Amino acid sequence: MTRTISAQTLLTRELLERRRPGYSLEAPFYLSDTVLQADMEHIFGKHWLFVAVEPQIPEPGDYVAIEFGSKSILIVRDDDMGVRAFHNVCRHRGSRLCESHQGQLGNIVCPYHQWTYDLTGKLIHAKHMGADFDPSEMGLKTVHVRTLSGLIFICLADDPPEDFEQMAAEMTPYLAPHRLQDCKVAAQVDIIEDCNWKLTMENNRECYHCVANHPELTISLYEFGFGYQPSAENAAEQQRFIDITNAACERWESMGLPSAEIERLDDRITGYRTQRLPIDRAGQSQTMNTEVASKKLLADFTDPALGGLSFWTQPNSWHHFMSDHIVSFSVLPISATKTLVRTTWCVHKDAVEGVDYTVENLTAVWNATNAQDRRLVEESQIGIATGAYQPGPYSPYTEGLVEKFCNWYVNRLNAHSR
Ligand code: 3BY
Ligand code: FES
Ligand code: FE
Repeated sequence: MTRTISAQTLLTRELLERRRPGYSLEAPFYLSDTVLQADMEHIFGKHWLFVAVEPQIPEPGDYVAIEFGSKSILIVRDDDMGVRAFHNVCRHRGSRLCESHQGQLGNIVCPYHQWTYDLTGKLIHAKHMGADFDPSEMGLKTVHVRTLSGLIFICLADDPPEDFEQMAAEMTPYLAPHRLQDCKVAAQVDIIEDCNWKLTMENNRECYHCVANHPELTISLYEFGFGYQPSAENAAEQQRFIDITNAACERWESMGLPSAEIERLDDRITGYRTQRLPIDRAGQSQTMNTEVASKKLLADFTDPALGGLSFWTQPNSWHHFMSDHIVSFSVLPISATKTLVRTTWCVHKDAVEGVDYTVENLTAVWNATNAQDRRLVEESQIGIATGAYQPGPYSPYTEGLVEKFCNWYVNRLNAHSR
């Protein structure tokens, strides 16, 4: 029997085979609709995606609708306080069920002919369907969902990668002490970037660009605080940063806060990295003056100087957990050249706006940084689209994690598009 190979498979295979390690990806990876289809099918269709935080759906009936590519997924808090995920598509004639991005539901009622589903996805009401109609076969299509210390991940595959559990086991001791489940969302901002999603992710994996472009972020972020490999050129400054980090980690570990780096970026299906990094100056939080943005600290913390516990996941998120707030970023492709970056700031659920914190102060650093990053990735997209772009070499000292992101991406596409 002859097996037909799709144009998608041919193009992506050819590009993957030509990939030159240590160099940025070829232009079609950022421009082509065919590659985007492969990304949607093999990357976003088969891996664990970070999509929301539990404080977005604190009560039974709360939901968020997550839209990316052509997908629409409902994340729902059920009556037993569990988190469920469904395709936002009616089993009758396919209408989208919820049009709003978030809200509150008793049951899920389709706006078209009012088929009604309960919060477990079971069809409980459909009139005029006759005696032969079996509602038990018409429940909503479920999507795999897992929570990790308040972070909500979904996987669209029938058989999701099992190594999520290994990540959860390793990450829970790092994340759980900040008690994201006991937080509330203080602010959420969506940005649509005119670029391919991989440019957004690659930009996040390096700080080569930080000193020249992020005046607000670099108030709190040490210059050598992110993914630097030792280089002779900066040996003294790097050593100073390592000494500061080691001393801080020893203090945090003695408080029961795991802090050592874990890196599983390109050798796992569910790739991730974590590290608790010191914060410069007052050492407390990613704010304009590096002091806490919320006076009501998270969990039972009494010490505001806990650094920033960063957690980066493949393919689509990063997070910074501090003593007073948690900021999470979810990256979702809309098309080959449009990407949603959703930033969510959480504070203790009892923190009072205007008394313990202001949204302006809480969001100032990352709103400014996101705007700067948006310009950087959009300019990259424009340059790449001119036709003059050819893959350039990554810095071995500052772009090692970009290379690892690309290695993971290429390996995962290779694993699935054969
Ligand atoms: O937020 C991050 O994960 C990092 C910090 C520096 C580069 N990137 C923005
Ligand atoms: Fe939903 Fe008809 S399409 S009830
Ligand atoms: Fe940046």
